[in-house]
Amino acid sequence: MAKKGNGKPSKEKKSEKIVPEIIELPPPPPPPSQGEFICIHIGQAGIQVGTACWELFCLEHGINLDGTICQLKTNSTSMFSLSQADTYVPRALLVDTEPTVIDTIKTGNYQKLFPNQNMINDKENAASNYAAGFYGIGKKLSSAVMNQLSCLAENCNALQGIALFRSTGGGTGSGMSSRIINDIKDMYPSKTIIDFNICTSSEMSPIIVEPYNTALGTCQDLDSVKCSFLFDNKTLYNICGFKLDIPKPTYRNINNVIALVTSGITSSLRFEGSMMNNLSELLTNLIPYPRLHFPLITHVPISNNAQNISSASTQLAALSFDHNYQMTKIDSKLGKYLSICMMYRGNLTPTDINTAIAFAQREHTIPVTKNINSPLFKFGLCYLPPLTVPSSGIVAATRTVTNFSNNTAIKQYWINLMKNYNKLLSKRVFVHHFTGEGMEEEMFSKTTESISKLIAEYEEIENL
Ligand SMILES: Nc1nc2c(ncn2[C@@H]2O[C@H](COP(=O)(O)OP(=O)(O)OP(=O)(O)O)[C@@H](O)[C@H]2O)c(=O)[nH]1
Ligand SMILES: [Mg+2]
Repeated sequence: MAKKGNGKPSKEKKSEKIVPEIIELPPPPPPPSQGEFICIHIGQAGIQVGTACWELFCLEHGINLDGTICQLKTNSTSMFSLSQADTYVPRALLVDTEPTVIDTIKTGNYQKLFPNQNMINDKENAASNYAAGFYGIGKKLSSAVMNQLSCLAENCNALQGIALFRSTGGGTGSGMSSRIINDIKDMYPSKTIIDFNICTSSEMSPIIVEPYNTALGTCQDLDSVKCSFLFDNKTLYNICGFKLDIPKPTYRNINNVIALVTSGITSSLRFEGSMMNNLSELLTNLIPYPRLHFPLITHVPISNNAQNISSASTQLAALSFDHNYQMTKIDSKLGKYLSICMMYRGNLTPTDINTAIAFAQREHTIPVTKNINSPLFKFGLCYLPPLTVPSSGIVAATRTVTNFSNNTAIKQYWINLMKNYNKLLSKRVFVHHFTGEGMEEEMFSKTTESISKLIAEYEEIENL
């Protein structure tokens, strides 16, 4: 047994230097080759859809819901940052004018995933009023959002873009988002802004003035947003009913479907080693005319039964044009394809995909639209197969395709919206609520003009 000292410090001990222990830390992951994306989730729908997305992203990247690593799959730093405590933090802001939705996050399963400083709210909602979101309470809050956004942006090596998640039906999702998009355009003019938008569903809308909010917001953002992915709640309810056998779908159910599709769209952004891993590049091909930036989206397969799904690449290519899997129900055959983008996931090679697309075209399982003049086909490939959150009831297929195509038939969505908008406006329904928040009344007629021009632009291309 070693003899203990007599309590007095020895001469030798006095001169002994304290050598700091060197702990070898693992090297930080290299910056993502595809650059970083920051997400801003705005308003109730934006935040609730956002949490469903981040739950799935965490699962796919092997990250626990407290940000610790479970089994990290690849370099995941394009949409997550690595904290000093070695936890993964979503590059995301949760923003709302009122506190209840964010308070639920702060006390629920995600409380450790999103740092407090990335959750920003005020005390009162925008009362389903675009003008309150743009001029009133939303304007007041926007500087806090921009300050925190600049902190997240400084932490990026090569910020590629910013993705917004919101519903333009709500006052915060429409008005406050437009305010923030304006501010982003001023502060980061060269960055790509993409928009995941839960859009007004005329038959299901719980808010009378949703057509105002959606039209005013869209008109304001038209020249700033690069691409807007529209999700229609009514269509999503039907997908949950018919494909997942859920008789009375909740927001949670439909948000799981949105998360699955968003995962497909963003897979090339999030995973290294994919083909076409630059979403901005894909979007440049997808959107030849900047204002016509509302692709039709389908995702296949979506099923609750593993036996019902095929992994044959040809069948998936054909199925990805089936309107039963579309996120907004519009008849694509009535329009003209400008470009088609297919994001494949799973164990496939580029040759497999080229063969599948050529086969599907030859056999006419890809529908021919009127006036079709060889739309531009692009595909991306992420070798990692997709996953699904077990509680979603959606089977994790070994191969999936997310198809986002620029088709002029989407003009029908705007035609339907403007019908409802003009019906309200002709009776001046709640107009005073909007002007009362500081919006000029002529914004209503300017919006009619702007969306009519958008519809005419689609028609012009269709008739080329
Ligand atoms: N898919 C989906 N839609 C939602 C969800 N929550 C609300 N919505 C839809 O979003 C629209 C209303 O927007 P909200 O997000 O509630 O509004 P907000 O942005 O919070 O704005 P204000 O409450 O007016 O300040 C309605 O069409 C709702 O059906 C959700 O979790 N998922
Ligand atoms: Mg709200």
